Amino acid sequence: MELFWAPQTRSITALWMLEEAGLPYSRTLIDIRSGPERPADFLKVNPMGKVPALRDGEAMMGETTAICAYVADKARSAELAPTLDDPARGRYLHWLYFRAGCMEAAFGEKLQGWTTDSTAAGWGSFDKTMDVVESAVTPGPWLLGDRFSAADVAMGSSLWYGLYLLKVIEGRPGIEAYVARCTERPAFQRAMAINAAGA
Ligand SMILES: N[C@@H](CCC(=O)N[C@@H](CS)C(=O)NCC(=O)O)C(=O)O
Repeated sequence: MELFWAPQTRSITALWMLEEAGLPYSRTLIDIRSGPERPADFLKVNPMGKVPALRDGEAMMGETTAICAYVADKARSAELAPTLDDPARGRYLHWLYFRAGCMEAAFGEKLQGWTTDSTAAGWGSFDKTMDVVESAVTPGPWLLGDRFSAADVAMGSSLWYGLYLLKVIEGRPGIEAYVARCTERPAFQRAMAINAAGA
């Protein structure tokens, strides 16, 4: 697998996921900060020109949560995804999609001061999204109880940068405790070391 990435971006999620999976992969740095030009080879993998993106032979994807789901299914022995016939697969998919469908928009609302109609907005509101997430992570240790999964990589990394990079999450001790559990994982720490070296 080849990961196209850039430091201090959503690539942290993909790096963490690949480090949890333990499968071999290579990394290709994409310079997203010096201008709009992107290598043609990379644009074939993600026509949006955004990172992270992953190529595995003929398989190509450019959405962070798709990378999490793909890698978890590929690394079966790492047990990062409930199997298709496991009822836990429902909640697992729920939280994977929640990152893309609710967290991203909730952060946008908070950072950019959007005024929204909470019935029409898919994420309700920033506060509603955070209330729901805090309830989900507070029993712990993970979103699926005792079982760590790719959904924790997707949600945990999003909450990490909501707390410490974007600084939009405040006064949420349950979320802070969950993120602390995430950051204790050796794979998270390896991903952060790669991120720091790339920066
Ligand atoms: N929907 C994408 C968003 C990816 C994204 O916005 N990546 C940013 C970095 S965090 C990027 O590549 N920005 C550079 C650009 O837009 O040119 C995902 O969730 O993976």
